[in-house]
Amino acid sequence: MTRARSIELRLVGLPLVRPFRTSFGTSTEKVCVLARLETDHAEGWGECVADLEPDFSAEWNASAWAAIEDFLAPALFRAGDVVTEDLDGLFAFVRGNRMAKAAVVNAFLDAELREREASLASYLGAARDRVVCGVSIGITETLDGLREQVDGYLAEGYRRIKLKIEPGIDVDHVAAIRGEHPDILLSVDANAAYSPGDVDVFRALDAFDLLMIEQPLHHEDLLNHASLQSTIRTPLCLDESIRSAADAIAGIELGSCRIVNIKQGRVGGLEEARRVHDACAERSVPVWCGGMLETGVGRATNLALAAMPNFTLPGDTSASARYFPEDLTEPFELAPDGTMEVPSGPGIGTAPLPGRLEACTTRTQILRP
Ligand code: SMG
Ligand code: MG
Repeated sequence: MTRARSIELRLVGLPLVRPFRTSFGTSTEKVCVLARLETDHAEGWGECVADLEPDFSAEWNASAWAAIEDFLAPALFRAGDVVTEDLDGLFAFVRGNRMAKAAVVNAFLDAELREREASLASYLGAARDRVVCGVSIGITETLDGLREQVDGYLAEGYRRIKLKIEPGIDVDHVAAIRGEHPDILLSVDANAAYSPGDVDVFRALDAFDLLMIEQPLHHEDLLNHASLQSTIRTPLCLDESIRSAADAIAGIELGSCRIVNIKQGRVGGLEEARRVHDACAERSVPVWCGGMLETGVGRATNLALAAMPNFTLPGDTSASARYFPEDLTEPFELAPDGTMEVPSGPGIGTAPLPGRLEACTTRTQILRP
C-alpha cells in the first residue's frame, strides 16, 4: 500500500525534428501534460498522450489537466493508502477520459515500483530485454520526400515502415515504396480517414503484401471494419477503436481486425493495457505497441510494455532522435539491428533531466489533498 502525497502537473513543449502530418492534421511541436506523483518514499512519472486538440481522440491537454485536477487527483487523495490495482476501480466514476487516467495510473505505478526497486518490465512480465522497432512516417507532399525518409530510416535499422495515408495520397505512394523495397515489413495507417464506400482503395492496397492496414474507418464503426476485413486479405489493425479490453474483444469477435495496436495511454494506463494484451493473446491475435510521439517518459513506459510476450510485431517505439532534437530524458537510441533496450532500472527506469524539464515547461500546478 502507498499513498499519493502530491501530484505536480506540467505542460511541456518540445519542437519536433520535422513536421508530422496525418490525415487529421500536422504537428510541429509535441505539447503534453506530465504528472509527477510523490509518495512518502518515491516519485513517479506519467505522461499523458493527449494533444493540443481533440483530433486523434476526444481528449486534449486542457481536458486531461482538468480531469486530473477536478476529479482524479481528489479521488486518489481521498482514498489514502492504495495499490495500483485499485486505481481503475477508484476512477471508474469518471466516464472516459482514459488519457488523463493513464497519466495518473502510470505515475502511481512508477512511484510504487521505485519504492520496491522493481522495474516496470519485470512487473509486466517482460519476455525480452530488447524490442524490435518500427517507424511511422507522416504524409509527404512528394514521393521523393517520402523515399528519402524511407531510405534514411531503413539505413538506421528500423525493421518496419508505416506510411500514413489519406484519401488521394495512398495507393501511388504505397506502390512506389513497395516497388523499391519488395521485402520490407510495410504497413499503412489511415487514422480513420476513409468511409465504407472507399473499398476499392483497400482492394488496390491488397496487392502490396502489407503487414496490415491500420484504422481505415471511423473509430466507432466496428461493423464496417468487419465487412471490409471480409473482402480483403490484408489484416486490418485497430488503433483509435480500441479504448479498452472490452473493445478489443468486440473487435476480434466481430472480425473487425486481426491485429491490435496497444497504446497504454489510449486505454487508460498500464493495467488496462495488460488486460488488452491478455485478451488478444487468449484469442491468438498479435499486438504491437503504438506511439503518440512520446517524450522519454512515455517512451520508457512503452518499451517495457512492448517487452510483454504477445507483442510479436515491431512497434512505433522509435528512437528519441526520430522525434526531437533534444528529448526530456537521456535519449533512447536504436541499435543498428533495429532493436532498442528495455529499461531495467526501478519503475520506468528514467526521469526527465531537471534542466530540460524546466526549459520545456510552460505551465505548472501542484495538487495536494
Ligand atoms: O510515436 O512514432 C510515434 C507516432 C506513431 O503514427 C503514430 N501515431 O495513429 O498511430 C497513430 C499515430 C497517432 C499520433 S498522431 C499525432
Ligand atoms: Mg494509428
